[in-house]
Amino acid sequence: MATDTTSQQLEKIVPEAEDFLPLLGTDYVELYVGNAKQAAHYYQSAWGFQPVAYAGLETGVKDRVSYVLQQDKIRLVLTSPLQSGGEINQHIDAHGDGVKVVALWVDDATKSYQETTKRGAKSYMEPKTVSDENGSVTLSGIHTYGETLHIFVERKNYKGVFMPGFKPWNPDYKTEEVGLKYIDHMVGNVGWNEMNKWCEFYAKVMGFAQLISFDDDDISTEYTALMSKVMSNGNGRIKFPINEPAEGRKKSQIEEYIDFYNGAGVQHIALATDNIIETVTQLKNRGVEFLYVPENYYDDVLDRVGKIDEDLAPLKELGILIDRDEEGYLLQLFTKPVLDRPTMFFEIIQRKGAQSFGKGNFKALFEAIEREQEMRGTL
Ligand code: TYF
Ligand code: FE
Repeated sequence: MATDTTSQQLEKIVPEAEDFLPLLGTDYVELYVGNAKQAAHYYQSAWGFQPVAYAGLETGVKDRVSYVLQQDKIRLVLTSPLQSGGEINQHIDAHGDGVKVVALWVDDATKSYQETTKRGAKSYMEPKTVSDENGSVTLSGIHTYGETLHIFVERKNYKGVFMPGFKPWNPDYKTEEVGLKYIDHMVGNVGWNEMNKWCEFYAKVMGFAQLISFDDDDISTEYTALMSKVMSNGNGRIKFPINEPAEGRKKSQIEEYIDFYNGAGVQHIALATDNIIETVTQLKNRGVEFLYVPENYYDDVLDRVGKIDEDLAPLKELGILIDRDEEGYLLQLFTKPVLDRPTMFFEIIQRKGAQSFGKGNFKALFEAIEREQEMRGTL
C-alpha cells in the first residue's frame, strides 16, 4: 500500500502537478488456466483464498467459466474455456496457465482509457458499462507486454460481490486464510533488450516513474543474468518491476521463462503479510513449495542487516530471507513455480519500513533458482 516515503520519493521524481491516471489499487488478477475448478480448489486449500463469485453455464455464460476468490485485498479470477478454439484456448496453448489480466481499480474507467490510448496505449476494449440489480461497473482495457492486458475497473456504482455477469459463489468447502493482505508488486518478464521499451510504456502511457534499477553489477556476474527496473504509479500503490534477460555465464532465468511462456508475461506476484513466519508456516503445511536457501545464509545475515524484531531460528527454519535499506528491513521468500512450466511463482513479503526489493538477497535467491534450473536441465 502507499507509504509516505514512497509518495515523497515519487513527488521528487514526478513533478507533474496532476496524476493523469490515478489508480486506487489492483482490482483483480485473472489467470487463464486449463481447469479453473481444480485451480480454484488449489487457491482455496493451499493458499487460503475465500470463494466469492462464479460465472459459467449456470449464469448463462456458454464459452467460459470463471471463479473469483479473495483474501483481504487480493482478488484472483480463474478462467477456463468450455469449448475448443477461441482466445482462451489459444492463450493456454501458447503460455500454459498464466496471468492474462492485471486489472486496475480506478474512479473513472472512461478517462483512464482516453488518457492512456491518447498517449499510445493499444486499445483492447473501449469503455463499456455492465449492469445488474446491484448497480453498474464500467470497464475498459489496454494491452501491455506480451499478451497481457490491463483492464480498468470503475466500481463506485456497484454493490454486488464482484461484477455483473457473476453470481455469489458460496460452496460448503471453506479454508482458513493464511494472512495474505494485498499485492505488493507484480513483476513482468520481457524479451531481450525490451526492458526500456516497457518502462517507457509505463512512464509515458501510464504516468509511472522509475523507482529503482538493478543492472549487471547488482545481479549478473556469475549468477543468473538479468536487468530490472521498478516502475511505480504516482501514489506508490502499484509497483511493476520489469525484468529482461542478460547475457551471462549461465542461461538467464528470464530466458528460461520466456522460452516456456513463449514470450513476455507476469513472472511473479508478491503478496504482503504482516506475519511472514505464520503465513509461510501455514503455506508449507498446506503443501506450497518454496525455494531452498542453504543454512549458511544465516551465518552472517545479522551482520549484514543488523538487529531485527524476529528470532532468527524460525526464519532459518522456514528459509525466510532478510534485507535492509535506509528506511528499514524486509522479510521475503519465493515459491517454486506454481505451474508445470517453469514460469509463474509467488513471493511472500513482509515490509518493516523497507520499500526496496531485497537486493541484498539476490545472490542467495538467484543461486537457489539456478539449482532448480539445473534440476530441470535448463541452465
Ligand atoms: O521483485 C523483485 O525485484 C524482487 C527480486 O527473477 C527478484 O523480488 C528479481 C528477479 C527475480 C526474482 C526476484
Ligand atoms: Fe519481487
